[in-house]
Amino acid sequence: MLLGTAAALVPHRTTQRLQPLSNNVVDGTASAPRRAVVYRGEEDIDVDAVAASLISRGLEPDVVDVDRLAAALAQPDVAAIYAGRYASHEALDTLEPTKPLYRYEKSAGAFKLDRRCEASDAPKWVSLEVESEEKCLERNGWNFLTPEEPATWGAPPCLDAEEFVVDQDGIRDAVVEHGVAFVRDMIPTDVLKRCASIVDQRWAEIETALSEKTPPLLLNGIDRFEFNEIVHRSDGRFDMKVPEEIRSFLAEAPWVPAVHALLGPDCVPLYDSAIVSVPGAKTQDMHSDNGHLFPHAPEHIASPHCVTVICPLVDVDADNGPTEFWPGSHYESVAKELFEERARTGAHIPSKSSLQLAGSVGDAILFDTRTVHRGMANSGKAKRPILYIAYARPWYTEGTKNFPDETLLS
Ligand SMILES: O=C(O)CCC(=O)C(=O)O
Repeated sequence: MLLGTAAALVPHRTTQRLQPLSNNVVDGTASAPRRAVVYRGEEDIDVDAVAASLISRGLEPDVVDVDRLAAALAQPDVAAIYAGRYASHEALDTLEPTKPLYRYEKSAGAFKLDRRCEASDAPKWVSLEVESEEKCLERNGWNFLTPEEPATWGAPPCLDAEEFVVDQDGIRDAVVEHGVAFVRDMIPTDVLKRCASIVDQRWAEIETALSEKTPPLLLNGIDRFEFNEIVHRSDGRFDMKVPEEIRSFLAEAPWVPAVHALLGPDCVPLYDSAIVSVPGAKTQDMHSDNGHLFPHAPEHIASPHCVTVICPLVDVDADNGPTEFWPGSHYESVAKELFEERARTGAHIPSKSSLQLAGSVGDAILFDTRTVHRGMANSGKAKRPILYIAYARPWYTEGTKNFPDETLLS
């Protein structure tokens, strides 16, 4: 709630200093605490939540009211300043852009870097609170939903995964018929162990680089960011480009003949990444990664233009989140029915039966990229990385840019 101007000058809380839990939460080293000034200003920001979030990032919050603002900003070790959106105290407005100044954007539920500081290396947005579901939906629209709404989520009518298991020779027909195929023990586990360790190593590098930002960003599913190496796609689900070492394995992967059978031998890699969901990641809304090239074609176009391979790097189960598919939804008419039902009823569990595929390390899922699917919540204790590799016919390009140019790692 915005407060009027007169009320704005009256501090809402008394000045307080919160002690950091530890100086080394973020990077494991004993570095000096970095002070972050938190000034509420006119916007009713939850300073306690902001302060707690800063502490978890290894910053020492200095929560001040108007009397102490100027003195707090004059401290030599101030790393960043957080204020309400409309905080217009002179000390803030005359601030030289040498330190990141964040203003709270109520509609976004996050702090936004002040325009004057844009040249700095600081992240443009940072969420310092656990967002309410309402805020999350308001800001992110369709892609951020929670599985905790029984009225709309319910228990999906699940198909038996075993009925969709095929061997390598059966992949093409299964994908053409159902839009999805599940192959057990397709990839040698020692190869996948190497891939998993490369992905883990890259994750750790990214974690370190994010923690060195001011303020530090966390891979906790709450912070939003987009870099060339990694994009936070939906609540707790990250799309991380695979490191080069994995590409050599991909070129010779055992699914390549099946992909050729589906897309032709001249097909090309479209994108390859690791999709990592962290504990607490929410169920995605159902979607298809790319739709029909010729919507309303009089007949179903049986041959796909893109095929995606999912290859779990850890054993996936109901806890850490399988990928759910709606078999047959590569047919435009079936997908249309699903989306229309959702629009009509608001239900995120369509009446059409779904298939939850929880592969173990070594298994592979191949699907026609038109098939409707979604990643399920990760209610486990560890992150869930899967390789997510898409191929396309040579003439196909995606209209969207999946990763921005701004890099995180040098
Ligand atoms: O995380 C998953 O299981 C699926 C991810 C997905 O469907 C996507 O990011 O488009």
